[in-house]
Amino acid sequence: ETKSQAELRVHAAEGDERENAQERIVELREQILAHLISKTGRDRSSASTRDWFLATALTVRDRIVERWIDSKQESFDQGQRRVYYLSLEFLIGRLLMDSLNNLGLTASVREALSGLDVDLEELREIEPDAALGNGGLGRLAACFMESMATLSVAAYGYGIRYDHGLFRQAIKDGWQHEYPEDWLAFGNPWEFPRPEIEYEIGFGGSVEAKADGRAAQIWKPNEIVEAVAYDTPVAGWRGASVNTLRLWRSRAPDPLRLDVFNAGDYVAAQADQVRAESISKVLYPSDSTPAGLELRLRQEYFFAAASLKDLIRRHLAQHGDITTLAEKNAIQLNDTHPAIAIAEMMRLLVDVYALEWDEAWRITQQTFSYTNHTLLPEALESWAVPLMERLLPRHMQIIYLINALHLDRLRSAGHHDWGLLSSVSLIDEHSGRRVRMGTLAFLGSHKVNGVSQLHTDLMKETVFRDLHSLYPDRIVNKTNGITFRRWLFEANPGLTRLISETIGPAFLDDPEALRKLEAVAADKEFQARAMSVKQKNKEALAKIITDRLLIKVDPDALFDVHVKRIHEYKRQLLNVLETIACYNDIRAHPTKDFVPRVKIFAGKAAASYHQAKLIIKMIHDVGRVINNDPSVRGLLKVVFLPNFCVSLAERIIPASDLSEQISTAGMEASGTGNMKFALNGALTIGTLDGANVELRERVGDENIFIFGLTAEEVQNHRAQGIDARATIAGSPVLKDVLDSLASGVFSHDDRDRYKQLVDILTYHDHFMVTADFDAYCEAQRLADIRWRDRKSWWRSSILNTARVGWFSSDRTIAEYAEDIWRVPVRTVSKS
Ligand code: T68
Repeated sequence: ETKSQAELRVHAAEGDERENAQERIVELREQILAHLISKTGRDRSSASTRDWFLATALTVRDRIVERWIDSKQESFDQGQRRVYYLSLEFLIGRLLMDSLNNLGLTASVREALSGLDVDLEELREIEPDAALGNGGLGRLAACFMESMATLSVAAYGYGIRYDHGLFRQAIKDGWQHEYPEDWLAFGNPWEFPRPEIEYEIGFGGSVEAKADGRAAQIWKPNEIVEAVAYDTPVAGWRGASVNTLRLWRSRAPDPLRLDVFNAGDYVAAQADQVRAESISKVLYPSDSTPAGLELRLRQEYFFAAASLKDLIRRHLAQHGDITTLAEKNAIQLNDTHPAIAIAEMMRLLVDVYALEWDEAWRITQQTFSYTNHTLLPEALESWAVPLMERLLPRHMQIIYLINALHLDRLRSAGHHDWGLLSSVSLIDEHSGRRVRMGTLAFLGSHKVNGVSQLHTDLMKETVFRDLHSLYPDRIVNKTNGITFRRWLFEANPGLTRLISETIGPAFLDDPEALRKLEAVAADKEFQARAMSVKQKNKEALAKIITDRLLIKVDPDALFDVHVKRIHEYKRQLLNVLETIACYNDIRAHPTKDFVPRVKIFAGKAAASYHQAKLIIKMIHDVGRVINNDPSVRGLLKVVFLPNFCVSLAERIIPASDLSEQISTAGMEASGTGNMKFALNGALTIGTLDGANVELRERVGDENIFIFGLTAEEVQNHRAQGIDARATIAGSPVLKDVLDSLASGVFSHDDRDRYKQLVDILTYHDHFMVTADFDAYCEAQRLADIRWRDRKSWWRSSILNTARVGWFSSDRTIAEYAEDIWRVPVRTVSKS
């Protein structure tokens, strides 16, 4: 074949593709129109944006469904082990662009719609976020679902279909107010209700012994709630495979008590229904404090029990033999929230399927594994024994028996130290008797993992120190990751295009291929193009800021961004104090050359977390003073974008220059925002905490601003006491800042508003804000110097993108698959 013949062939193929593309667009347009008419009852002339969204989503869904059925059939035929990801949270966000991108339909659908005078961007914006999660833990579950589908891991996600996900945050006069969000108000085109898939879930009642003297017992609950399935297909990259996210809704077996209704008491007639439905009514509202709420325990048991019933039914339908459960199923517990599943599994195997206790325990341990996401003592779940006894009497018995056998085994292995035995006991005897869910999850699992190397190491030294010494092979590390499909390809199409034009499209399938960007990191032309992409993203964000807050920000300024849940350990406060220091500096030095900055904050505080809400108020108070002070001359702006959510993050992150990851070392288990920013070319200013440690190893010391105490130094500091008076006295800048806060410079309407907060910092600085303050300011000034040397800044920025391929959640999932679940992964690429 001559060269020109080959070229001709290629041209012909391209021509074919163009023609096919044209055909495809016409077909899509027809399908969208057909759905518009049949599903909304409207035609082109009367359709609203929401109607067009629905018609388009349903058109895309049709394509997903074909592959969904194939994927299910394939995994059935192969009889391979299935993975079940149990999580009380899936923080999904929007799905339209995700589905379009993963199926390679974005351009065609945009074109199809534009022929109907409809703008895909408008449809994108009208989709509500599915916010069934609080923060990182829930978002991780969503990234994992997408990566599992991409790697063709046969997996189901199991969770709760909350009527109301994470609250909507509104800011009034600087204070956070919470309102219920209503993501289902206009229906949900992605889900398939499965009214025929329902299970009865029991609560309360009593336990009767069986006569045979074996471990098996009969539980007679006195309350029954039904769990009904709703399925959402999750399509992997290039439609590799499609998995199921199955969420449970609760309802009462009878919609109402007709006798009571007819007697005229309409409220009482529906009381059972209200009680049952409250289980799937709203997402647990906190990400830090133990609820102590019966409802939370009911949620946990409800979804764990429904999920186990469902997966055992599937297993028996296919394999017919309960004893092969562990070979064919892997269950991952996303934190301890579903850990009651371990006791439920034992109950099912022993009481219902009549296995011997020891065999049931072996199967349970081989099936389960558990991910820990926090070392914060207040977030480690435990349930009061009397509550457990009342709500789940049979499970309480089982937990006692697991514990007795566990402690017996230790004693017969020669462990008699009372301190050790009581620390690894399932029952905490310190403050009333409580069941330790972390210990239950640990004992019932064959593998327990942390979410970054540092976090895993600290787990071994702190929360699970004694258990780790007894079972040294159980704890492993699986550093978190993020899906690049959402956090680069969809969120930053400009950068994606530029990368593709520069190094070719291989990185779309292999994130490590981003490394090829290293070669152009210092290239003038590439830098200019990367800069112009960022500039456009910043202009778009500036517009959002102006539209929502009526504040004008300059896209040429450095966008310094701190977005995540508001929490003392995440230290938004440290950032605010530094902001005040800058403000003081600008006013004191009118002739000095400052780097213009926009400090951007966003994030929600748990409704009951007073201190976090006060920090939000402080950001607003400080912002109002700074933004309105003419002597600042626009060099510094402070903005707080309300109602942070996945879709807002997708706008903010690609428009960021500097990423704030400044938690007190040892407290952030991993962080995943840190990865999203670095991927989009923001430089990180951060502590050696969570995955920041691994981020630094990968991007290189000179491309990240690391400061502050290490985890070990924090521990030592705390051991020496946390009185900060000497520290403050030694830092005149900090002293000024604290004095101005305490005296009411930023709170004229209530001069004492921040007095107590300053007192806490002074006498009881648990989060090391004062100890890290000077180091943080110094790191910020280094960032200023870097920013002025634009070539060097952009080199670092590009190197960040080039070197973070490892943080793809595909890599994380491949590790889980190999080391924990023992299932194969498969990659599909375009070529
Ligand atoms: C986060 N945890 C970690 N918890 O804080 C973060 N907690 O470092 C890590 O990157 C992420 O998990 C993923 O591993 C959470 O987000 C919660 O949201 C939560 C919810 C309910 C109860 C306790």
